[in-house]
This record gives sequence, C-alpha cells and structure tokens, in this order.
Amino acid sequence: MIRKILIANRGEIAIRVMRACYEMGIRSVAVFSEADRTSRHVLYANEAECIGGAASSESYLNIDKIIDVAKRHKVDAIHPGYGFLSENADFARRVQAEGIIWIGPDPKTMEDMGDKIKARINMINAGVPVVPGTQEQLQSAEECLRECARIGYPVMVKASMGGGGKGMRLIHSEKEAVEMYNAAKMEAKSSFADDTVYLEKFVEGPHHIEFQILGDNFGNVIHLCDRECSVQRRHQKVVEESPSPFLDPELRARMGAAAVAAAKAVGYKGAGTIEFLVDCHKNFYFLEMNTRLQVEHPITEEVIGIDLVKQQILVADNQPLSIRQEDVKQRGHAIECRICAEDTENNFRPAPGVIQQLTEPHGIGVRIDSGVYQGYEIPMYYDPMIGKLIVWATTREYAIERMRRVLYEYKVTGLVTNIRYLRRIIDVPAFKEGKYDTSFIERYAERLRPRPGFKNDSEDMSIIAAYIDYLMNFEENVDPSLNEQNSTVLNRWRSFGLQKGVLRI
Ligand code: MV4
Repeated sequence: MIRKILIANRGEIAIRVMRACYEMGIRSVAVFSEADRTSRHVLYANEAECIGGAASSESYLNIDKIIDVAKRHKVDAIHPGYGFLSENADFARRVQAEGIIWIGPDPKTMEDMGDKIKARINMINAGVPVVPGTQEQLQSAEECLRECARIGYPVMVKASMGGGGKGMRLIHSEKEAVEMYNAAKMEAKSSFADDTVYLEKFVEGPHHIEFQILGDNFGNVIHLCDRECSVQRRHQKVVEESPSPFLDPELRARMGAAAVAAAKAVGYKGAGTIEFLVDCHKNFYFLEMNTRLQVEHPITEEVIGIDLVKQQILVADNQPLSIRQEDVKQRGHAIECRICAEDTENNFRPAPGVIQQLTEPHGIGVRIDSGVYQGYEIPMYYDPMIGKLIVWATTREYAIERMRRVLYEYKVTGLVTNIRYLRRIIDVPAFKEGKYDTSFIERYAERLRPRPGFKNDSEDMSIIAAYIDYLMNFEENVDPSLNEQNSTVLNRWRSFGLQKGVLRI
C-alpha cells in the first residue's frame, strides 16, 4: 500500500505528481533547494524539507540528502519526475536498497536503454527496425572510415551514453569523417565520462514521433499511441501534438506494435516512451527509449483519457494494468506549447526574473500545468520552462484555433517569455496544414521573427496606451473649444483602433 510519496523534483512536474497523489489519497513530500523556498511545489505538498543549496548538484541531484528525507518522513515511494535523477539507475538502486518503492522501471532496464549501443542490439533482437549503422562501438578512426563507406554518406557518429543531441556529429563525406569522429568522442568523454561512439546512417528531414507505453509487473505492455514532436529547436521541444498529422492508422498500428515489442524486450515496467525517426517515405526507425514520464505526457492524457501519473503509481504498487490495448482509442486532438522564460529575440537566452502580472487563459479544452504564480521569482539555477499550455478539441483544426485563442489570452509581465514566438509558430501555414518535420524551426526561422507592420507588439502597445489614456481620463484636461473629431487623445486612439478593427472602448 502506497500512503506517502516523496517527489524528487521541482516546478510544474512536482505539482503534477502531487495532484495525482492528492486524488489518490496519498500524502506528498516535497524536497526543495534554498532557491525554491517559495516555490509552488513546496506550498502544495503535505510535507516539505529543504535539501540544500540552489545549485542542482547540492539539492535536486543530492542523492544522500533525498534518501535521508525519504527515510525520516517514512515515505513508501519516490517519484523522480523528469530530468534531474529520473534516469539515474544508481539512484533507483539506492532507493530500492532502502526498501522504498521506485516509481519507474527496473534500474537494469534504465541502464540497458541508457546505453544506445545496448538498446540498438536489444531492438534488433526484438525485431524492431533501427537506423542502419554499426552494432558495436568504433575502435579507431580507421574503422570509422571503413564503416562510413559501408553505410554510405551522410552518416552520424553518436555517443553511446548520449541523447538529446549531445556527443553527436554529422559526417557529410570521407573528408570530414576523422575530424567528426574525434569531435564526437571528445564531447562524449567530457559530457558523459565515456567516449564510446557508434555510427548511424543519417536520416534526412525526419519526423520525431514517439509512442507512450505502459507496462506492469506481470509482463503486460500496452501503447497509448503517438506524439508528434518535430517542432524542436536545438533538441529542445517547443510544440507537441497528438495524434501526429503524419501518421495514418495502418502506420500507427505498426509503430504501436513495434513500441510494445521494444518495451517487452526489456521487461519494461511503468510509463516510458519509444522515440522513432520517421523518414519522408514513412519508414520508421527506433531512435531512443526514455525511461521516465515526459514533459509532453499531458497531450497523451488528453487524447487517450487516462492519468499517466496515476498509472505509474498503480503499477509501482504492484497492480496489474486495468486498461486493455483494445480499449485505447484516440479521441480528438491535443496540442502543448512549452512556456519558457526566455528571450527568443536574443538567441533564446534564459530570462529569469519576477512575474509581475500573470493572467492565465481559461475555458473549454484548456489545461495549464505550471509551477509559477504572480509575484514569484523564477530562479536562474534551473530550466527556464515555467509551465505548459495544453489544449484539447475534437479536431486538429479546432485545437489550433483554441491554441491561438489561449496564447492571446496568456499575459505575463515582468519578464520575457516565448509566448509571442509560440503565437507565430501556430500561424505558420505549414504548421496549420500539418506539413512539417524536424527542419521546421530552421526552415521558418525568418518567418518566426517578429514582423513589424503585421499584428505585432507595437499594435499591442497602442491598445495598452489607449487604455492607459482612457483610464487616466486625459480627455478631461482637454480644452472643450478644441473638441473637434480626433482632437482628443481618446479619439485619436479610438480612430486608430477602428482602422485596425481591434479597439473597443
Ligand atoms: C538522428 C537524425 C538523423 N539520422 N539520427 C537528435 C537528437 C537525438 N535524440 C537524435 N537526433 C537525431 N538523430 C540519424 N541516424 C536526426 C536527429 C535530429 C533530430 C531528431 C529528433 C528531433 C529533432 C532533431 C533535430 C536534429 C537532428
């Protein structure tokens, strides 16, 4: 029986997990850093304890401290969220060694999937298609050249312990092979303390489509269909949607079956994700497995109608899956936008600061998973993602209309966010038509910049200025003898607004 769970994370995902706990009658224990004393996840939890300094290494990555709090608060289980320690097999083993339930797959599974060469071999044995490449690590630059020639250029050299784009290089031709081999090895060594690399044929302009899977402790595995995650910038997802507009029912069924086979091959327990690359001919290849709950899990929850965190907890509590594959149906369409405190006009640099005013959108089909509030200071120490805006509607077209609406309702002042950038993304015709792949952000970089003259910031500013004029009652200070049309401040703004068809005061 799970009665109390420690959430070894912060921000929106810690709150997301605690909400599931609350609904299940489970007590929640928050851990927090010195920078997070006033964070919402701390206020939400039933119990909370500070575990150290602002730097993640002193707090959210401090295994000893977290285990110590878990023991003193007598928790039954630990949920790691995403990021931080969520894919750390050593942490999972430490948790289990203390007799505490780890809400996640077996540590062995985490290791087998964390090692990309091992994962590829597992997938080949399970009959899951992988990108053509090498099955073993490269021993030398000479071997790299030989294997590149066999596979055929362009080729990617990837770190076996990598993921998310680190330790990865594209090799266009023989000329670049040795240089890129060495560069990937160097980056792998410094990032993962392991310089093992392998090769994959480069798939051009692929879709990144992932399948959510759920497994229990009795060998049952189901998939919960797909998420289209091709809108990425430097390996950071920006917008995700489900179902993928690129898949047809037949391909979806085949990829779903492959995802289940992949999870079964490693005895997967709990919630996980199989990432695929899908090329323009609709060939699909296993890319990586994520052995955690993902940022974008809500779009699956909205379309399939199940609470993934509750399922994780039930599986960890040794209960068999209560959902059968034939009961899994995609209903309607969901889109998620990641809301980040970042300056999209200055190389997307993180922009921490105090949220002065916050007006979040509401209404039909709207879900906000966020970790902030008005007056909250976003610390500079962690990821700049402050929340997620998720919409659901009966069709993709309606979901896009709804996302447009909620992105315009969303108001944050005091710091810079990517909300305007997100508005521009969903207005790109190729996005509206569902015709985009992983090259989307680069291809439309120019169009995604602010466009003067169109519905832009200065027009928003003029509306705000009009309201300020109006509220400050400037008209009362105007000489009545000059009261011709457009002579007053208000009338000037009013006529401007009427020309634009936007201003109603
Ligand atoms: C690839 C690829 C093309 N061919 N592998 C990027 C992150 C890491 N998870 C793997 N990545 C890629 N691997 C082969 N053999 C293209 C990418 C890639 C990518 C993948 C998914 C989403 C966005 C991407 C952006 C650039 C490159």
